[in-house]
Amino acid sequence: MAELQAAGDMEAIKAVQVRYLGRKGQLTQFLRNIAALSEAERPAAGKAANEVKQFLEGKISEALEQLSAGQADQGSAIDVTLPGRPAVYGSLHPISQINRQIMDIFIRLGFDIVEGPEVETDWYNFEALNFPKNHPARDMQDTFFVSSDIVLRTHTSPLQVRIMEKQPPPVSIIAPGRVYRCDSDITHTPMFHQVEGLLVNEGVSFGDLKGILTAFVHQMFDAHTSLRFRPSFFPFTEPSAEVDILCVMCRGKGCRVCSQTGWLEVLGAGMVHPAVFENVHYDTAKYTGFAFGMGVERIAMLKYGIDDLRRFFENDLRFLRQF
Ligand code: 2U9
Repeated sequence: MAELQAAGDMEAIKAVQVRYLGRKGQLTQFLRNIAALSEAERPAAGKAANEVKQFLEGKISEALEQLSAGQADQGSAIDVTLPGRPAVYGSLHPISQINRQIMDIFIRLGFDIVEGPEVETDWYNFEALNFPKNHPARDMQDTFFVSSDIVLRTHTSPLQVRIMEKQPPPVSIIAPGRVYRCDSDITHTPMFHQVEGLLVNEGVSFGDLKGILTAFVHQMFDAHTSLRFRPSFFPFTEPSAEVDILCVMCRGKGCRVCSQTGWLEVLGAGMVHPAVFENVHYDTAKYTGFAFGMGVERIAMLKYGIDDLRRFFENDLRFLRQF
C-alpha cells in the first residue's frame, strides 16, 4: 500500500502491479508454491492468498482511476480541436422593422420624432381632441380605464396635444408608439402600434396632406402605387379622409385580401379641427394643419402578405426568422 501511495504516475502503478501480480510477481509465486505445502496448511494459505490478490487488484485499479480523474480535472480530456458552437444572432421584430422604415421616410420629409406616456388623462386622450362626452370611444367597452379620469391611451394623438401646448407653430412631428383598445379578435389585439403625424403652419392645405401621404405610400410600397382619398369622419379632423391604395396582391382586380374591392385602407387623415387648435390656444385665423394616422401591424401585414395579426404576438421563432 505504501508503494502504491508513492506511485505518482501510470508507469509506477504498473510497476507495483508487475512486482506483486505479474507472471513472476511475489504473490503469483506464493500461489504456485501452495501445492508444496502440507494438506493441512493448503486451504487456509490458498484462501488468504486469494484475498490478498483481490484486495491488491482492487487497490491498483482504484489508483489508476484516481490518476485519470485527476488528469481530466487538469483539462487534458478537453478536445481543443472540436469546432465551436455557432453563435445564434437575434434580429429586429417585423413590427420594429416596419416602424423604422416608416420613421425613416418621415424623417427624410423633415418631421421630428416624439414619444410620450402610454397612460394618459381623459383631457389629452379625448377632451382636447374634440371627442364629445357621449362618444362611443369613451365607453368602458372600448377603452381601458385606470380610473374615471385616467386611461391607457387609445391613440398617440394625446402626445401631439402635449407638444402643441408647449410650443407655438410651426410644428411637424411624427408620434410612434403602443396604443391600447379593449378589443380582441382575429383582426384586433388589445395592444397595437400606431404612427401619427401632425403638421401645423400658416397656409397648410389638404393638397399638402395629399402630397405628403402620396410620397409616403410611394416609398413604403411601390413608386407606382395608386392612392384614393375617401371622405370619412373623425372628431379631431375636418374634413377627414381614409386613404386606400390599389390592392398590392391583385393590382385592383379584386381578391380575398381586398375583399374583392381592389383597394386596401392604409391611413386615416384630415385637416386638424379648429376646436383642437382652440384647446391648445393656437390662433385658428392664422394657422391650419393636417394630421394622419396608421396602424403599424396593418402596414406590416400588407407589405409582407401576413394574413393573421396574432402571428406578431406569438413570438414563434419559425415565423420571426423569416424577416
Ligand atoms: C392631433 C390632431 C389630429 C390623427 C389622425 C387618423 C386620422 C386615423 C387611425 C388609423 C388606423 C387609427 O391605428 S388606427 O386605428 N387613425 O384614422 N388619425 S387623423 O389626427 C390627429 C392627431 C393629433 C392633435
